[in-house]
Amino acid sequence: MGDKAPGKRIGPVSTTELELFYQPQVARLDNRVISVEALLRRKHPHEGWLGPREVLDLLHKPGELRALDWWVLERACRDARAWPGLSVSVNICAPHFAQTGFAEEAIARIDASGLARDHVELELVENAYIRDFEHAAANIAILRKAGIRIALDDFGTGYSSLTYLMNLTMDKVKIDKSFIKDIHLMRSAAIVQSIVALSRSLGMRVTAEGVETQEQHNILRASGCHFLQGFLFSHPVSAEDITALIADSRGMAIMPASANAADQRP
Ligand code: G
Ligand code: MN
Repeated sequence: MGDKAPGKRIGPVSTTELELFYQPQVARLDNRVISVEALLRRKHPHEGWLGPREVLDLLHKPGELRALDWWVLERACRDARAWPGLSVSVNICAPHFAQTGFAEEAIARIDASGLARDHVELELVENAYIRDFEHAAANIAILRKAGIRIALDDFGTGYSSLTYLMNLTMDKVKIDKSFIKDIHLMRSAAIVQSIVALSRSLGMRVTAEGVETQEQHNILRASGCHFLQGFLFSHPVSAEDITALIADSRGMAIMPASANAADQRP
């Protein structure tokens, strides 16, 4: 919702070129929107919208990735003040969780945004390995005590997902879309069911990511997943569109979109 404050530079990227889109997560049983995930996009002068991967690939110097995570967290929290019933999920690079002072700084930035702490979920993205689980566990404990929830993102594809579950106490697991894509096959269905059972036995909630088709939705409706996310329900959309969606549905529910939704950015 962008306040269009003067941009700052993060490495070669100006924050004026960055935008956040938001993708709803819905409750499995009634499609009620319960939260939105902030997803980074860069408006490239020639190439149109670029995704987070392309932006992250431009950042090499120490501190640049962290500056980007803070920019996204602050923007997402400020945008989310307009959506009182919803939580906002923000992706954070895994190694940042292991840095000294990470929890305190995240809490300070969330508080400064004016959004309630219990409306924020930080998604731990395994795009690099955490070596220091002791520090990560300490930061996560501080964040959870402050009322901020932690999710393990893209579960099953990372460096060593089970090591994360072994060492870190978190609130939610997000099952990677690669397993949902083939959930009509016995092998993927077995893996998804096992992840759901494992997560639940550790007292965690579960989101299935990348739900694109009605067939996947039907299978997942019979699963123990708590939440669903994917193009079937909504593509990532602008902050203004989330506000409109809430107004239209009075925050109650969104209907699955066409079963053939394809990946169109944003
Ligand atoms: O890693 P993470 O789970 O945060 O990835 C989110 C990315 O997945 C976003 O870039 C988003 O556009 C994309 N995405 C969201 N829903 C779907 C979907 O249903 N299918 C596919 N293929 N991609 C999706
Ligand atoms: Mn994510």
